[in-house]
Amino acid sequence: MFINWGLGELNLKIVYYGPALSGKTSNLQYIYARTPPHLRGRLVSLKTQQERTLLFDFLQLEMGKINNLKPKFKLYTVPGQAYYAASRRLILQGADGVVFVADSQAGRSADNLESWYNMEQHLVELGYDISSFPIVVQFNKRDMQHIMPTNEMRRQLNIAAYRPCFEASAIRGVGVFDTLKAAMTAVVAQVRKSA
Ligand SMILES: Nc1nc2c(ncn2[C@@H]2O[C@H](COP(=O)(O)OP(=O)(O)O)[C@@H](O)[C@H]2O)c(=O)[nH]1
Ligand SMILES: [Mg+2]
Repeated sequence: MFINWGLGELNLKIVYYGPALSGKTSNLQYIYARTPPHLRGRLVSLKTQQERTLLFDFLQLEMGKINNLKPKFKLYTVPGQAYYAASRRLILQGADGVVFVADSQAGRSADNLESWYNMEQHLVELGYDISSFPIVVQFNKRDMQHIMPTNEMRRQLNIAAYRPCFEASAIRGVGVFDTLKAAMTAVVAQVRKSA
């Protein structure tokens, strides 16, 4: 969180985290496409021709005032591929909350698990208290075949009962804004608590 008192801005950072190809970029693309231009900045994607995501995607959103401060949400995605661990950690730095985008396909469960534990490890190393850190979970790709039941995914990832979870189909836009709103609410609530 960063408050610019001069401009009356509250800067909040939400990171979309998850394994490669789970649909993190698709979430930001849908949010970008469905947000009025005066409330959003450009969708910046840093990638090469070969790589799916080299570094990150970035999108800034403005919201109505909270306590006379104008909140600006900075949304980032992390690259999911194993060799980008250092980038993921860097992007998580200063995060006020995370949306964990899990791939619902049965064949991806080991990737979800690995990504979840890597996320927890990074958060601990960065000094966060995981139990109070806002993490919203999205079970994406619900439109596909051979998907796992969400309660099984919850159990496998050992997701605490108090964590908000949403089913989604990011390419169709299903569940994308529900997930985002829950993340924004959780982040603002946490900032209020610590203020
Ligand atoms: N069927 C389906 N495909 C999806 C969904 N979300 C993402 N994809 C596809 O999965 C691939 C990876 O998505 P992307 O957003 O780039 O994943 P990222 O690596 O997590 O950023 C792309 O081909 C997307 O079109 C979804 O909900 N359903
Ligand atoms: Mg991506």
